[in-house]
Amino acid sequence: MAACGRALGLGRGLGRGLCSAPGRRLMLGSDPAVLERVSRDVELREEFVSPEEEAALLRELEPSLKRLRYQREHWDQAIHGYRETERSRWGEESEAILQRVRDAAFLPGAEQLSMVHVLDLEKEGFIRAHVDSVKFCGDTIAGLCLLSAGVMRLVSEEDKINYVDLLLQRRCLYILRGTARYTFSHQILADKESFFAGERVPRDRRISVICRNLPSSAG
Ligand SMILES: O=C(O)CCC(=O)C(=O)O
Repeated sequence: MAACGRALGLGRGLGRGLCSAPGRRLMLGSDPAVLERVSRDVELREEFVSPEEEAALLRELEPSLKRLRYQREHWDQAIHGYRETERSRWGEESEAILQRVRDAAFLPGAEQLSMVHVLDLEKEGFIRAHVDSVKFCGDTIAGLCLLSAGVMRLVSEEDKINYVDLLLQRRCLYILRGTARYTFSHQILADKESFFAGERVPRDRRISVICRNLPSSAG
């Protein structure tokens, strides 16, 4: 498990709300008020990396990932079917991509975790609802989605009937801040539950590359 830590929660919901992305529906909520509240703190950028940039990141990551075994279910783990690593040194091409992620997600001068978290979920893998540890991570989580689309569900910690679904397209960047990061848990749905607005979103092996900032009290 990465340094961000995870606190398990449960998430369930059935209703559907409004769209928040102009032209295209990328976020849906259990009701319009929840969607409005959460969408202020969520950014989704489709095609944030090009197919060539995705290939460059994968070329750099695959050799070290291949040395690791996928971890399977364990009673207290939030993630099933995954392997993960953290990396602080990147090749020139990847570093330039990650700098664009950081520039998109963080204010200039914001203190960031030097380690970038890389999470490789196998096709059958999924991430249960959890809130990243407030001890290790600050108010912003920025993740690049490589190799597969998926659905991220944010569930209110106060009332688990309230939720927002995010359609994470392959090569998108998502950014969770404030409310979306602290008062909603996040999860990546398993392939068999991977639907968005009633449409199937097939899940394949998926690699996320995640940058986080430090809690404001750190250092
Ligand atoms: O794979 C993702 O995009 C989310 C990862 C995640 O939930 C975590 O590392 O806490």
